[in-house]
Amino acid sequence: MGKNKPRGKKRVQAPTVDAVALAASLPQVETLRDIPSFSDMRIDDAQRAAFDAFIEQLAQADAPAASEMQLGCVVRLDRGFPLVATENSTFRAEHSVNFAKARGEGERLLPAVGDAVAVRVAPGHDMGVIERVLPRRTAFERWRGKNRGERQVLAANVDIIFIVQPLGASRDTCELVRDRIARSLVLAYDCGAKPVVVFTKADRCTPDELEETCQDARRLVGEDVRVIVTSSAQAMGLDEVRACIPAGTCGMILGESGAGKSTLLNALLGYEALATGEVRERDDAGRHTTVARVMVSLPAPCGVIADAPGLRSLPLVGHERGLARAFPEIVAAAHACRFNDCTHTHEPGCAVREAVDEGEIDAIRLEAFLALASEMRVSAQSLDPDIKL
Ligand SMILES: Nc1nc2c(ncn2[C@@H]2O[C@H](COP(=O)(O)OP(=O)(O)OP(=O)(O)O)[C@@H](O)[C@H]2O)c(=O)[nH]1
Ligand SMILES: [Mg+2]
Ligand SMILES: [Zn+2]
Repeated sequence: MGKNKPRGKKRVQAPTVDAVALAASLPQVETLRDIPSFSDMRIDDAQRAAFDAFIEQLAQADAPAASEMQLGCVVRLDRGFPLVATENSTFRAEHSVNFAKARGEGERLLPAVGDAVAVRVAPGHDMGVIERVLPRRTAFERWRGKNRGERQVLAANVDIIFIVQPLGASRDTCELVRDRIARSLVLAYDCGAKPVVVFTKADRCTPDELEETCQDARRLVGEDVRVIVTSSAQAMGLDEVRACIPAGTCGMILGESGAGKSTLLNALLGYEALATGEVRERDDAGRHTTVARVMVSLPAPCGVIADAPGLRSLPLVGHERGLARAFPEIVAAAHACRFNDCTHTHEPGCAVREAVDEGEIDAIRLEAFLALASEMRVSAQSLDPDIKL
């Protein structure tokens, strides 16, 4: 073993003294007042059926575990340790050793926050063991590492993704803001969730700046995506955010460190449930205050939202489906281009550029589409040199 120990192995091993000590140092369930309960989380028919089939399989094999298995939902991950809510209780759990066998694709199979799981609680134990991750309705995945990286699931079964972008940050040019929103939009659509753009810290900019930024964002995201302006400091825009997350739905907050994600969640909750941190004055960068993946249950009639650590980058690799869903009018127009490998930049007979000239497609949207499509072509090539795009 020694140096060749596979990455991530420690998290999937049977409990060790270290693991038990670590679990004991995590936030105690009794002290967390906003954890979603099992009934706050939506388990769908496919997940229930997969759970029943798993139990049936165990019962047929006469496995004693059949009677100890419960249906649960992962509602927090603290330093990799899941907190699972079942119909009867909420408790810490760890992964079964079986997860170690699924290496390679393993990271995607490990339980993420929001996952429906089959969890085993042996008599006399207060810690559960997650045996199965049940089929995911949606999975928000992010590419980690460079060329030979792997996909990491940040949250599962998420219905809505709040794309959080702070206002009034001097380092942010219009192009930077556009790029970040467009990128997040593609990732949200790729996972099958509905995106909503939420500007935070509106109190930091003038009405003119606000108007200009919002108009630009509205042009970029199109009519199907809501753009909400908030200021947690002034309790502004909170009801509009609440309206996007009805009871029974699950949202996730996506944004850079320091964007005001945890502050917004606290404002929605009405008390300081989550730690927040100062941003650096020089460049407005956050300090990665949030380190756990935490779900909180908003007061009725709202659903559940996952807070997450800020992400430094959002690389796009293999998110073509998301790109097509985010820019459907461009994909539709491209069918009429003269060349079927048209890049919509210089070719004659390009129906997409014609549609832009006629005002049917917004030039801002085409610009964003081309930049992201070209980035994805390059990343696909570097991943697999046999792909010729
Ligand atoms: N002026 C103003 N400041 C805000 C507002 N919302 C958040 N902030 C400040 O922005 C800083 C960062 O806020 P956080 O909520 O910790 O940011 P975060 O996105 O959760 O950051 P990470 O957890 O590091 O990813 C804090 O100093 C907040 O007080 C707002 O509406 N107006
Ligand atoms: Mg935070
Ligand atoms: Zn074209």
